Amino acid sequence: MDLVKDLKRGNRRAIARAISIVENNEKEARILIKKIFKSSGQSLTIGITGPAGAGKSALINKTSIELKKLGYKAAVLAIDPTSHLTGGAILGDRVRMTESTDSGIYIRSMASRGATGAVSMALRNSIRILEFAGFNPIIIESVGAGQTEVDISRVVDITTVVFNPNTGDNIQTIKAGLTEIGDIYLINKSDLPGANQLFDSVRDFIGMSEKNPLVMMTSTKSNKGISEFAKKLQGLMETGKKSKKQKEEMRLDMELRDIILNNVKNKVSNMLDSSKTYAKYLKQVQTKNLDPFEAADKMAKTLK
Ligand SMILES: Nc1nc2c(ncn2[C@@H]2O[C@H](COP(=O)(O)OP(=O)(O)O)[C@@H](O)[C@H]2O)c(=O)[nH]1
Ligand SMILES: [Mg+2]
Repeated sequence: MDLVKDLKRGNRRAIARAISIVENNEKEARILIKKIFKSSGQSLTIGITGPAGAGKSALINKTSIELKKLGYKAAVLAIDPTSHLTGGAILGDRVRMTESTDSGIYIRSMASRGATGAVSMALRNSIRILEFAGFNPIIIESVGAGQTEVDISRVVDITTVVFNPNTGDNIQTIKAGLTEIGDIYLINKSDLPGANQLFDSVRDFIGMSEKNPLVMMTSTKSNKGISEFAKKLQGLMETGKKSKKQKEEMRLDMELRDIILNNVKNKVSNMLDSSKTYAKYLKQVQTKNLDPFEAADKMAKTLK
């Protein structure tokens, strides 16, 4: 099987295999990325973030169908805190997202925790794979800032933050790091009581941020606001094309630094493992004849 050829054709099994490779096998991942890197960085990426249970999966499901009507072929990556346990999306997500799957939209869940940097690396490369397979936009579902390793707003072009009156969201949670990242704020579950009140307080609070984002109400249950949301995304994707190149360059800078720093760290760690000098300083620290800071300084001098 020629994986790259099958990917180009958008073959689902090839996509699934390729994403597993970038999640689990660095050696093979490097070979694959080498082959698909050149044309990457064109598809727009949309982050949908917010607390668990806010209705992100349900929203993505309905929105990607609307986007299809507008001529887009979306793919979804769900960064799923449960996926390291179950090896896949939780059943609820699977059920809710079947509608999208049937309509030709690709959905995949990814583990949200791993070795330092591993999740962001797998995510970046999975985006490349989906892009190579012809998807645009690529939607990334993740729970709110600080709950997973990846800060989604640093990876995507357009960030949507989802709240609802049901999960006890209030200004406190909104303050916690989410006010600066959103291009769109959705008050989902607008069919439930308290939605209007939450809408007002979010708008008041968000009004203070520099970005001047949109605040909208949606309900996936009563199908309200979804096509409006999809149209706003379309607008942002159109304008986003202009700044895409610059963003891509900035991200590649971050990615390259991440990889280099990680490599250097591993290299130094291996060196310390076999260093007699390190063993000597460590002994002095362990016998309390040297403090750790001074020992580290002395060691650093020998590494130069
Ligand atoms: N009442 C109501 N319930 C909703 C709405 N959207 C999603 N839900 C329900 O909220 C729960 C969590 O939805 P889900 O999409 O899994 O949330 P996620 O954890 O943010 O992905 C499910 O039981 C959904 O059926 C909505 O607009 N109104
Ligand atoms: Mg979900």
